[in-house]
Amino acid sequence: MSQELVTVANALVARGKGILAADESFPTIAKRFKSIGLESTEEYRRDYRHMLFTAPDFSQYVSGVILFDETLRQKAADGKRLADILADQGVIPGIKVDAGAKPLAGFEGETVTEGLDGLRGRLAEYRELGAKFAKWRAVINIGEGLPTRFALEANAHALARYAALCQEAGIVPIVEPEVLMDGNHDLARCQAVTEEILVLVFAQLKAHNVLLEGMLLKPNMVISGKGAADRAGAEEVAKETVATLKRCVPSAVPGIVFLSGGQSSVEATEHLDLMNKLGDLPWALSFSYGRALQEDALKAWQGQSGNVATAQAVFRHRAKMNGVAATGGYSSQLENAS
Ligand code: 5MM
Repeated sequence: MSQELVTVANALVARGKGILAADESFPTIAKRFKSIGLESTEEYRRDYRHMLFTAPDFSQYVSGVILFDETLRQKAADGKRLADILADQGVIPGIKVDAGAKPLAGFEGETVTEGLDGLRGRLAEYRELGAKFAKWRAVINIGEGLPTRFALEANAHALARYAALCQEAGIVPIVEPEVLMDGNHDLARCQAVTEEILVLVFAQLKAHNVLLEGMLLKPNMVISGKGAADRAGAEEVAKETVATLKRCVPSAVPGIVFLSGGQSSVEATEHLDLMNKLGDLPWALSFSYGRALQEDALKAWQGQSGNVATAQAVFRHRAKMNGVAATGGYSSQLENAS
């Protein structure tokens, strides 16, 4: 079982490949569709994800896709399961198993991610349905006096319990502690909070006997808050992110796959590329982007079947740029060439 975990974790960060996060919950996908004036119906959700999963050659750059419960069970119009469409192209299906970040009682402005109750049973079913990896996201908010140590500890503990349950079920856990970009804080504040949560998460993973070789970390980058007066440049983001990760993430972890967290598509690619250009990294550094991979394709699609080919080309381009960035080979020439 542990050999299988190690094999899958390494396959997810194969050179030049990363993960597509397409696990938007009902409220989130409704928000994304609203931005193109589309209602969130089961049929549109299916057709949108089908468009992404059948983009020609995207499997050259995408190793795995994180799915939402509905999508893992969903069939395309021709009756084929969406998860099988992925698996048949060598793309590994994954599943979001958390039940969302909910207000942490007694700690205003903070959340703890729920979903541990019954998780063992759900994981067994997800494995039957073909999921080989899973994702759980903790949300950390920076603000006046926030985050508290208590909220960080509660989230780190839940992440480790989830990871241990995944490995027991033969599923690779992606551990996602996300420090949000919302706010006016500077890069130094994001750095300090990111370091604090990562130290706590790895202490809890160790305490819960999680096999580091059979998991992946999905962190935020160390970046200025969206509303910061003087936002740090790309070189500094890359340097500080790698320095922080080197301090906190054991080299036994095979890969780190970033979330994009509200960065623009190109910004997320540039940051990933610069980090890989730094070299001398003990783990693979790649992507597990949601918005930064999908935003342009969603706009091109507009819910119209006539736009599918164009939207797929846009998505394939973004996937390729990030695949190249995961090797440190990205450039603006490449961005504008295809
Ligand atoms: C795709 O969005 C994921 C699901 O979010 P909700 O549970 O809130 O609907 C999200 O966890 C995502 O996987 C990560 O935040 C990374 O996505 P971004 O857009 O930040 O790269």
